[in-house]
Amino acid sequence: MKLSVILPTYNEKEAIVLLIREIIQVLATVPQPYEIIIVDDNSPDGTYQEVVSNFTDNPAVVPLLRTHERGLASAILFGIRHSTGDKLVIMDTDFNHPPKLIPLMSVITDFFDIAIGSRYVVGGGMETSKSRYIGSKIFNKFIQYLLVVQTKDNLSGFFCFNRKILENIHLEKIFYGYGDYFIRFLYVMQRLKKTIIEIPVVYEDRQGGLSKTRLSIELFNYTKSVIKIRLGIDR
Ligand SMILES: Nc1nc2c(ncn2[C@@H]2O[C@H](COP(=O)(O)OP(=O)(O)OP(=O)(O)O)[C@@H](O)[C@H]2O)c(=O)[nH]1
Ligand SMILES: [Mg+2]
Repeated sequence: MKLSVILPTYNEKEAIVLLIREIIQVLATVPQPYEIIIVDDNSPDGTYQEVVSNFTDNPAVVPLLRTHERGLASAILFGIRHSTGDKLVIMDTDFNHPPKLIPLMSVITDFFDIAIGSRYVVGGGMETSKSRYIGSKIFNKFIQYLLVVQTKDNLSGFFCFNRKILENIHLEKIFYGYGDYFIRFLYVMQRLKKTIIEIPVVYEDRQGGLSKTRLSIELFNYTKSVIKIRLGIDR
C-alpha cells in the first residue's frame, strides 16, 4: 500500500523545504512506502528550484514543474496523474494543514474511502480571525443545505483517499477552478455512496509566503459553483 502525498505550490519557497522535511519525519513512523509529489506552476520565487536543490538525493521527493498552466485544482489533478500510490493525500504547503495527521488519515482510509481533515466537527478549528472562521462555517452550512451533503467541511482541501474511487470518473469535470474543486469532489463521491469520515483538525496559520486566495472573488466563484452543481450544469 503505497502512499502519495501531493503538494501543489505557488510561491511557497519560504515554507516548502521545512514542510517536506516534516512530512518525511512523520512518514518515517508509517510502515508503507511513500512518495511526495510537488506540483509547482513555475513560481516566480523559485519554489521548484528550491525543492530540486534540497532533495536531489531523495528519490521519494518528486518535484514536477508546469510551465504552461496555472491553477490549484488542475495542479492537483496533474499530481494525481503522475502519482503511483494506492492512497493519496492532498494538502496545502503553507502549514495550514498539519502533517502529523497523515498517519491517522492513512490508517482510517483502510476502513473508509475518504478521510477529510475537518474544521467543523467537534475538536476542529482554524487559527484565523473569528470573522473568517464564522464566515467559512456559514458558507459550509449553505453548501450542505443546497447540495444535500453530509460533509461539514466542503472546502477543506486536506484529505486522503483510496485511488480506486477515481475509477470511471471524469476527473476534468471535478478538478478545475480553485478550492471549489473540493465541493464537486465531495458531492460526486457522496452521490456515488462512497464512505467519508471527517477527522477534527485545527488549521494552523499560514507560515511564510503570501495567500493566493482572494476571499471575495473566491466566495463569488464558489457560490456560482454550488449553484451550478445544484442545477446539474457541467463546466
Ligand atoms: N500549483 C499551484 N498551486 C497553487 C496555486 N494557487 C495556490 N496554490 C497552492 O494551493 C495551496 C492553497 O493556497 P493558499 O494561498 O494557502 O490558500 P488558502 O489556504 O485558502 O489561504 P491562506 O489563508 O493564505 O492559507 C497552497 O499550497 C498554494 O501554494 C496555483 O495556481 N498553482
Ligand atoms: Mg493556505
